[in-house]
Amino acid sequence: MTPASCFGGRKVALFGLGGSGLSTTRALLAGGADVAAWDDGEASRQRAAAQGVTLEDLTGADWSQFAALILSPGVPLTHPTPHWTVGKAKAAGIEIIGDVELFCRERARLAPDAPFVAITGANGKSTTTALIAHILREAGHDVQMGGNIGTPILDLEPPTRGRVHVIECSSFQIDLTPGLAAGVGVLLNVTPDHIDRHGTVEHYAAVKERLVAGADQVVLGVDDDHCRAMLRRLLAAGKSVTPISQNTTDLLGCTYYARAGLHRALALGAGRRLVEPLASLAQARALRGAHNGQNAAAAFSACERLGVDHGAICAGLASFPGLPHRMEEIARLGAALFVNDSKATNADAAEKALLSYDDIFWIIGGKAKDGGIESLRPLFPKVRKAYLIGAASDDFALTLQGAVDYERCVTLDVAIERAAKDALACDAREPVVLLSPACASYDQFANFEVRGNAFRERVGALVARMKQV
Ligand code: UMA
Repeated sequence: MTPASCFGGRKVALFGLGGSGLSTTRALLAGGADVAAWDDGEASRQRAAAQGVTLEDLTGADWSQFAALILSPGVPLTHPTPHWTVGKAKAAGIEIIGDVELFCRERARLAPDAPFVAITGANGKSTTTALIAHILREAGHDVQMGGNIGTPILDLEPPTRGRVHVIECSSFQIDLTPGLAAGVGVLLNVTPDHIDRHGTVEHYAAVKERLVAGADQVVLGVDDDHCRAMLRRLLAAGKSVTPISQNTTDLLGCTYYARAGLHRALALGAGRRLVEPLASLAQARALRGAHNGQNAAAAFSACERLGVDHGAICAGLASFPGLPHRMEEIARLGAALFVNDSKATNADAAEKALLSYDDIFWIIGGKAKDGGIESLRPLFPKVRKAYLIGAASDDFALTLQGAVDYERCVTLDVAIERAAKDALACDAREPVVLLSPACASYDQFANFEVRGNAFRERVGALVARMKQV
């Protein structure tokens, strides 16, 4: 744990008692603060009380006694309307901050030079965070990884000069971190997301930009208009920036993905350029697809900025096991490959998997999102057959009609059996049984993780059974 000492001897209001709120309460208490903790949810309050947290009803509290409001990231700060605690804190004239800000203050006090990589972006930030942490660990560094990816930041070991913190930051967390000053700031991309919480995509982009504007060194995706505008501003401000791209780019110094590997274009003088190959991703099975090419480019550039040599970075890219439920290759049976992409809860996410494989036996369905799978039509020729499950079956059948052979399977179990049978009987070099549902899971499963685990378990049983035959 990293004790948060900046409010030692003072009283703070803490709101939101989920995973990060409980962690922050522990860290503030360890740092000597008096914490008045509360949550709108009765169940969360009871869980906190059972863990020894002293509750104080903040609805009727005297807010002049508090030095700050420490807010959980999931609690609305500005949109759709500020949470009631935000109004009370503003009326009392106290700051509103989150756990990442407490970490930054602790780092500034304990070890301002401690290596600190902060990663954000609309897509790919968890994979990039895990990949950077993996490369650094494999290269022998003492690494702490957390933030939005799962482990609350204050549950990690404290910053020291020889320890690298690799932290995934959501826009919600950045909004609560006015003092965010990473050693290396990584922003992968900006596409419309969380507009309900930020009002407009411009505001969302402005929040994301704060992570790189406050960093000493920057790694920046340049494949969208928002980020390209940021590049101009960062360069004008004198920042040291490594641009990254999913595609070949004319930008000198850019780390980009092409022909299954990473490259960089360097100036040779007199208008001539040299394309330097940096790393092959041909053997990096967990980094298939151009979107992972961009994640790899970001990780390569961030680790390079931290002084890791190219050989160690390449070794880390090749040995990266990937993250669960994201194009996770879970089994092989004969020539068939089974891929768990349960995290793909919308068409945009499923597109990445369809782009990455051929000869696909595609398990789709669940609770559909607006727009369904119409946007994936150009990729339908890659699908040998679709297996429909859950509430979206009727809608998806209409979209697939005449374009892709499909079968209504209702449940995941049935879909796995039928897709595996067809994949094993086909003539493709590497048929892929792909769970990439393009839907939320809530109609049949508690969440995408439960759905992905069910897929893994059933596929494991099927493979074991088939091997006995
Ligand atoms: N609550 C209220 N009133 C409200 C809203 C929430 O009382 O109006 C309470 C809930 O009753 C609950 C608590 O707040 O008890 C939940 O807090 P939280 O939503 O901030 O969730 P945590 O469990 O603290 O998890 C947070 C991140 N959650 C969000 O940002 C929504 C986790 O990211 C993160 O892993 C964790 O901190 C550790 O750092 C999750 C996420 O969904 C994965 N992130 C979003 C994303 O990736 O898109 C941003």
